[in-house]
Amino acid sequence: MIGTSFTRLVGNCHSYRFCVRVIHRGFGVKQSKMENNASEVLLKQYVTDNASQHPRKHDTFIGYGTAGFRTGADLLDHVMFRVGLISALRSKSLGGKAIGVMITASHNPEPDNGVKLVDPLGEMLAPDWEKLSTSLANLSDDELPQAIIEKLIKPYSIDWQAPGLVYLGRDTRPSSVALAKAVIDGIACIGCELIDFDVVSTPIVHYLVASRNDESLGEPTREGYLKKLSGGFRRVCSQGKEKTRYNPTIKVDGANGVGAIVMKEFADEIDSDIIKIDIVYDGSSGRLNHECGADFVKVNQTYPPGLITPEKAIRFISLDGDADRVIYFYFDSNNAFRMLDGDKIATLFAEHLGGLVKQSGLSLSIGLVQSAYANGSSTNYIQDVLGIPVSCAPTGVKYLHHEAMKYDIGIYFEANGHGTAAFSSKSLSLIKDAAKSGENPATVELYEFTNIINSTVGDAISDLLAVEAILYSRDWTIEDWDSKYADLPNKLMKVLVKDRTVITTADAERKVVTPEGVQSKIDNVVAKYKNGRSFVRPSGTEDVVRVYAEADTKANADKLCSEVSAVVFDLCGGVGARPSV
Ligand code: NG1
Ligand code: ZN
Repeated sequence: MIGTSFTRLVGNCHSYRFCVRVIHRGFGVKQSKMENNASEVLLKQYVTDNASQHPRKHDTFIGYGTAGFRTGADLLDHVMFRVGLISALRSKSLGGKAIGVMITASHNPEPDNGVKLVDPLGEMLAPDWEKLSTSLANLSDDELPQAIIEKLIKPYSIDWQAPGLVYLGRDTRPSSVALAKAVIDGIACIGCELIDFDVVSTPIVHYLVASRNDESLGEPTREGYLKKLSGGFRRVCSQGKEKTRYNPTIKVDGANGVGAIVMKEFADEIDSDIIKIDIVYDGSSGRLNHECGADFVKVNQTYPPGLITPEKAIRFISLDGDADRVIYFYFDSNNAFRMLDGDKIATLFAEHLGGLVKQSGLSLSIGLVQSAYANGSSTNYIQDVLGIPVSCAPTGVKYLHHEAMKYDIGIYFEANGHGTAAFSSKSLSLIKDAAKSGENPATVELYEFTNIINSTVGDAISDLLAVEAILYSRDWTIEDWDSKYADLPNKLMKVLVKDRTVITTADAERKVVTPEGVQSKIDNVVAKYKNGRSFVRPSGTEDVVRVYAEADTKANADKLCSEVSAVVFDLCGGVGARPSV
């Protein structure tokens, strides 16, 4: 192997379960003294040598989708190595700004895994680099070294020996350990500083990257994150008169993943007089996301079967495998299961933050962004009752986040519980300045919500703390919150087809463009149902077509969904069993 590399342990903080490492490849020759050609030859040699440790052993195509690369863990080793290369070069292309790499398959089953890159402001990777990542991930080992030069180094004029910084995190999947090693090998091959946060939630990685690049957002450490959010929460919940309706007991379903670990850290930090946190599905037994967690609850519209004794008056909160989604549920006085999803959280945020903005007298625009999966009742409630503008963006939080940035305070949530409130830098500084005098309690509270809310990305634990702080501040029960509007009954189904890319959509995925004739058939079916609405789109994370339907009754929503699924099956090349109607 050409060159030398060394690993140095510069810190290890057991109380927060992470360690920090810096990896550099030691270069004998400085690029400034090297001809371009010699530099390219050297880089190609590094890539060739190191790629041989992580060869591409299969030719399955793997694309960078709405959640990065995601598939069976056993297919990902070479992809991870290449992501390591790309992340180091991405940082160098941006003057050494910190870039994040998170290894996770989120809510998917434990044998899956995935990886995504986080850009400097904590946002998703830029679209041109997503495309490049897909292209580099699918090249043969022989093509890779030259492609790194031709597709990255040259077009982006990257000085590959300049300083760079990558923040790395992984979820609790057993496969994540070896896959992290492959990413580190890729980073080390280029030569770049690395801070490895080991097991950590996805939103913490987004926070760390953003705050490292913009120090006004907070201290760029895991401890800084914990203190910022819990501090804001404690201050909101130590104000006002005594509460008579707010119940301080919550039960958190950690999906047997990293969310349970982070939640435990918050439980240790927050005064138990304010909130009593009981963590279940904490990973001590049971598989990740298996019959528990936010996706299980949302998709099946039921509680995890392991919760044998549903307790009344308690708020249950399910997180997903990497702690960026959250779903609330409870059992009402008739013992019936009631779910409060991302739409309900979005409306609660909008109502409360909108109220505080009004009371503070600050001139800030506030709006809400949803995807087509948002329940129609929530959209009506936000527009008609709260008087807050709503827009619809394609599925995937990067689209929602982008749209939300058009407001000073842009709230966005997917119905599956992934979302946040994005505060613009203008709103952050206005709110901070206005809160300084402490004269107006609404302004002070609004400022504390800018501490509780992880504005960079959907964050299950930040969202949970914000919901709890709102319920506390309003002295509401979960029924008070739930009673604001009633969800329209709905159903989500998957249809298997030969090639899901034949389906293309428009109007934020609400209308099918191709194959021709599908949309008019769907329109005809929908017209038969009261309050009927349905749309279909190819999934970005699974090899399926998703079909969503809502209608006046649960039976009708199910029936409409099956009928539309049959249309997709018949006209889009369905495989396997035809959906029964
Ligand atoms: P796809 O597989 O593209 O539907 C799913 C979710 C998205 C988003 C991504 C990323 C639904 C219907 N779709 O995308 O909202 O969360 O996963 O994890 O929930
Ligand atoms: Zn997730």
